Amino acid sequence: LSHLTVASNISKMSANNVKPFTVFVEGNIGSGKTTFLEHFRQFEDITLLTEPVEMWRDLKGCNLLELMYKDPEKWAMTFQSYVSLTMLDMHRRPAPTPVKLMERSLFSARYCFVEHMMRNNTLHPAQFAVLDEWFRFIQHNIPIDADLIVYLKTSPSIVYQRIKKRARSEEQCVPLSYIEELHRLHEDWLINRIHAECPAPVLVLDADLDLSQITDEYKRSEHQILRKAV
Ligand code: DCP
Repeated sequence: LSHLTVASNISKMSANNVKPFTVFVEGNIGSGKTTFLEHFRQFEDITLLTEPVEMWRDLKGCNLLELMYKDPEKWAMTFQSYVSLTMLDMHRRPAPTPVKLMERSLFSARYCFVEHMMRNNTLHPAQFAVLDEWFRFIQHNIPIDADLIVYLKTSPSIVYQRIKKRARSEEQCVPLSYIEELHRLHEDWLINRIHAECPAPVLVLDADLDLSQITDEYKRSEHQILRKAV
């Protein structure tokens, strides 16, 4: 009997040590990443890591997101370095379930947001270089698991309307041109593959659909995410 108990414990341990199937949910601001993750709350055995933005809005009482939008030249570096830390924390957080679904990643921070801030000179070349070195160091030295990227593809004009409608106070000054540029950077990274690195296969969903129709579109991804017939 004791032999069987040991064997069963070993098999449980190895089952627990199996890495979760890890999915990043990516897409423009307002593309519905949080809604997508919430859709998966109905399923068991899935870890959801949502809303990193809430951490960025309250670091020891400081709203880094607001500081960044109000004075980007002064605060973009601080903001993006904190984004990197919160994303690394999410990447490294163990999931006690077979599936781990997380909102955004270190990759979209680097290839979309930091890339934009470098190109439009919001970040000084020295600041960009430091962020880029951190990114490269992490990539080469810290394992980041990625099995699938769900890209919630949208049209800039549609997400722009959503952003205006949801009226998150920090984002009121965001111009359509910024949303268009972020759209191009997501496309370059996930569709056109201009960076050598795309860490996992990409599933593209039509996230222009409104809330009444989007559930069917989300369901298209259930099979690949839950990895069983649903
Ligand atoms: N942001 C940024 N730099 C990053 C990540 C995000 O400046 N590396 C900003 C853009 C938004 C806010 O943070 O103003 C949150 O953006 P997200 O797209 O991450 O989150 P949303 O809540 O907009 O996603 P969705 O509406 O798709 O759920």
